[in-house]
This record gives sequence, structure tokens and C-alpha cells, in this order.
Amino acid sequence: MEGGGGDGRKLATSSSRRQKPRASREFGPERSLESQKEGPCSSSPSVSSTESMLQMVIPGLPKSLDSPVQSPKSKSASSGSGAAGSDLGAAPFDICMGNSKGTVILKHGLLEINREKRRAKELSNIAPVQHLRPGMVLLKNFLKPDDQVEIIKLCRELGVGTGGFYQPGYREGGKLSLRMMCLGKNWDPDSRSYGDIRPFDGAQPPQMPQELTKFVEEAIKASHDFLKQRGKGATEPSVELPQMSPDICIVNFYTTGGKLGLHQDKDEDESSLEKRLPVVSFSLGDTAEFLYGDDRDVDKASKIKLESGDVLIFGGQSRLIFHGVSGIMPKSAPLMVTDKANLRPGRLNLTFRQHKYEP
Ligand SMILES: O=C(O)CCC(=O)C(=O)O
Repeated sequence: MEGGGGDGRKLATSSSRRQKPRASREFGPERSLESQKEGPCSSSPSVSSTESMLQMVIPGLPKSLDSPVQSPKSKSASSGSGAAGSDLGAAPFDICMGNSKGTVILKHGLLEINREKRRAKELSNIAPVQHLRPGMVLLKNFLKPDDQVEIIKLCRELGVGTGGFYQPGYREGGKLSLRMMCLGKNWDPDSRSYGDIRPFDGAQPPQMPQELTKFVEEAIKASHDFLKQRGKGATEPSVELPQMSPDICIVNFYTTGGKLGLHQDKDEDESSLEKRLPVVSFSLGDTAEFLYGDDRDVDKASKIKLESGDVLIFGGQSRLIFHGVSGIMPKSAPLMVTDKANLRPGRLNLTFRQHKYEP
């Protein structure tokens, strides 16, 4: 692995991090903006007589569901330098359908309603906490529907403002198959580093809202409680999964054609990586097929589904695992969440990190 410590247990050395090998949070293969626009979210969703359909559109909803919205808060912070690829000049991307002037009312077909009932039944048989490997815990259905709605609305609000969602890209022209917003600090895919402003438009990322850190703390506590129950001989929970206090977050929105190549998250401060402080990931909306493993090799990777409300934590020995999203399952989001939040078809993911460890 290019400079990377492929087994997820080796931490990057300062020299390997300085070289910034492309393995670090590298995304690929990328699709062009054009090809992403071919996804189901690129225009009004196809309407079938038995499936969900757009029943009523109140004025204010953009004609194309992939159209950017104009928000009073969404002034560009600067004219930008035209640096590393981005959708510079485009208005912010709205992860929700409808806007302050209107709402979308969805009517659901029997198929969707039955699918939702089946899913609720299945969930009651799934273990609420899964220990995937040392340092990696999955909390199934951890975020309650109302909490999910609150998080989506909060991200929507921040996402249409300054420093909100945009489609990141590389200087050479490739685009990521997702929309991104950073909180606390900006993560720049081109330089693979964190900074206080976005190089392409000079915008400052929104601060991390307190409402979000509360959910992260609860998730870490739940995983520690779970690890504690394993009894004698087991690694101390706070060693297996170090305590963290999130100060930065990368928020990704995937339309149903979105994906993210296998990569490691290792651009945080050396102090945070050395302590192996965990990454805490929230999934909302449509289900993702999530890959993870010790190598940057899709064929060797383990695959799990991350559903709306799931929280995945990887730290300690698993801090540097390779991970990515191989696909989004259309129409898999819980209706009680997407209806209340008006979330577009797709998936919202928040990965919280602590940039710097301060004892
Ligand atoms: O969407 C996900 O589940 C993963 C996101 C991710 O890997 C990242 O933001 O680094």
C-alpha cells in the first residue's frame, strides 16, 4: 500500500504522512459530474403507479431535484481562485426536497409500506450491537427516528449556507461521486489535509453543532458499555476504543449512484492518530453497502450494510482500516424518517473525528 501501513494497525509515520500518499482518504474511481447527474436524483424521480410518487409540489421546489437552491444564507465567501476542482460558482446543494417556501408530500405505495413493515420485523431480530473486529463496533439502529430527522434537518440548514455542500474534485479534473460539507475544519481532497478555509472559495466551514456531539458521546458510551460486558480477560474498553471528543466532521451525501473508494482516514493530527482516537460514523437515509478490511482490495474486503440510524465506530487497532462505500440501495430509507425530513433519495453520512488530542 502506498506508504500506508496496510494492516490498519500500523500508524502512519510523520514522514509517510508528509508525503501524502494517495491512499489517504483517496476516493476512486471517480465519476464525472455529468455521469453523476445521470443518477436517480438528477431529475424528478420516475413515477410508477404502484410505487411512491410525488403527489404535490408546492411552489418553491426546484424543478429538477438535483438543482441547487438559492438560500439567503448561501453567499459565497469569496470569488474563489479556481483552485482544485469543485462545483465553484454553483449554489449549494440541498439534501432535502422542497425548501423554506414549500414542502413535498409523498404518497407511498403498498410495496413500500410492506417493505417498511418487513424491515421493522427484521430489525427486532438483529443484535443491537455487533463487535466486528478489535476496535470496531456497529450500533444497529442506534439513532431514533426523531433524532435522525433532527440531524438531517440540521445538516440541511448548514448545507445550504456558506461552506455547505459542494461536489469536491481534484485539480486534474476528477470529481467525487458525492456531495460534501465539512464541519469544524475543512478537509481538502486535493491536498488531503485539513485547514480553516476551503481553498476553492475561501469559505469557512460551519462550526460543529453541540446537538451532534451529544449523539457521538452517547454512541461511544454505548459501545463502552457493550465492551465492558465481555468480562475477564477482555481488553479494557477505553483501550480498545479510546474516548474521543469530536471537533471535526465530514458530512457526505450520496445520491443513489454515489460511492466512495477504499481509503484510510489518516489526515487528522498526528496526536489524534497516535492515540488511535476513533472515527464515529452516522448513517441516515438509504442503506449503504460498506466495505472494510486491512488492504486496499475490494475482493478481500468485508461487506456490511449500513442502514438509517446505524452508528459505526472504528478506532484503536481498527483506526486505519481501509473502508469505502460500494453502493447505495435505492428506496431503502425508512419512510418515517425521509417523509418528516423531506430527505432526497440517497444517503447522508457523518463521520466525526477529533482532529487533535489534547491531554
Ligand atoms: O459514507 C461512509 O460510510 C464512509 C465515509 C468515509 O469513509 C469518509 O468520509 O471518510
